[in-house]
Amino acid sequence: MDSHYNLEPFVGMVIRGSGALVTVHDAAGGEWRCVLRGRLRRMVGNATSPVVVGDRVEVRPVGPGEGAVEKVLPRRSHLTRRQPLGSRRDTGQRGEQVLAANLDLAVTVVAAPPRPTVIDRYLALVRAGGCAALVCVNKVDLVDRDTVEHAVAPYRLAEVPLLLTSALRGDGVDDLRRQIGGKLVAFIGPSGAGKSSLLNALDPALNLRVGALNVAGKGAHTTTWAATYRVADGLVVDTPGLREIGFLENEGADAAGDLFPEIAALAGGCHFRDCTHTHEPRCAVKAMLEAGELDEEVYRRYYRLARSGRH
Ligand SMILES: Nc1nc2c(ncn2[C@@H]2O[C@H](COP(=O)(O)OP(=O)(O)OP(=O)(O)O)[C@@H](O)[C@H]2O)c(=O)[nH]1
Ligand SMILES: [Zn+2]
Repeated sequence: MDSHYNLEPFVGMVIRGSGALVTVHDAAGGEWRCVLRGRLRRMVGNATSPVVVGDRVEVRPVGPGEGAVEKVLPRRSHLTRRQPLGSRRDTGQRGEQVLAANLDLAVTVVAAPPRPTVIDRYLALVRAGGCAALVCVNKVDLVDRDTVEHAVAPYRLAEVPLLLTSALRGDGVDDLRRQIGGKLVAFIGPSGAGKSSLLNALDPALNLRVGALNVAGKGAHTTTWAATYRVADGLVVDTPGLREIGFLENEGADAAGDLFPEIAALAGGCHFRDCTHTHEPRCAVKAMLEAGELDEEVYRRYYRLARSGRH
């Protein structure tokens, strides 16, 4: 733990935290609680985080298990989102937010049969950040083999790394475990695709909550807490906003069209063309909701995603 105390600065990896206080892992496995120094500290609170989970940083020890981050090394890869819908409107400006750095692999989980537009959107995001990609088509237990193969044929042709999985039945889980071994990994993809279920299948001891819908706008997913946890032999990044990242890259009805066709079908009736169906007046979606014509649970899922990442 105090192996570097009184020593020269060392390079470690940020495994937890955000803002001005982070936890850094050193090469020997020790954990260091670190504050940011100087220019880095002054950047905290801007739209972009100067230091995120996965960053390799130079730490100067100041006490046993305590240090100061003096420098962030250049990022090899990253997952970045634009500012989410709501806050962009509030501030009237666009920003980018790096959610994780130096990922060795970004696993996109989609439910079978997958929609190509959804896969493409995530792949674009992953490649833009320079991350290696793996697509998991999950829930293959629910769809017949031919339908799945037909849907994934273009990706096989394009040699996109692909796994067919079932968190329920166990298909592909051993392959997935091998793929994430020794790597820093993020699981992304639409809500309900089975990310938590797959992680539980990889390591039942995780016991992540599955299929749990929070009350709109509240709950663990809206905090700024960021961390990593061991899954099998890999290290999985969990940062608020990361799971929903692809959704937030799109605007209003566009994103709803991909993930919530019920809502997209109603959006044409809203007064504002860029209505997000969260707070705007004369919203056709909310009118239908109040009239009992739109499933409340569908709206709740939509709302949570549309608002996640707001601070
Ligand atoms: N039949 C079947 N159901 C699955 C499978 N994987 C997950 N599910 C179910 O799909 C639902 C959503 O699973 P989650 O693991 O919570 O999905 P998620 O992607 O983590 O969702 P968010 O936390 O909202 O991002 C749950 O009811 C799971 O039981 C699968 O392989 N087969
Ligand atoms: Zn609306």
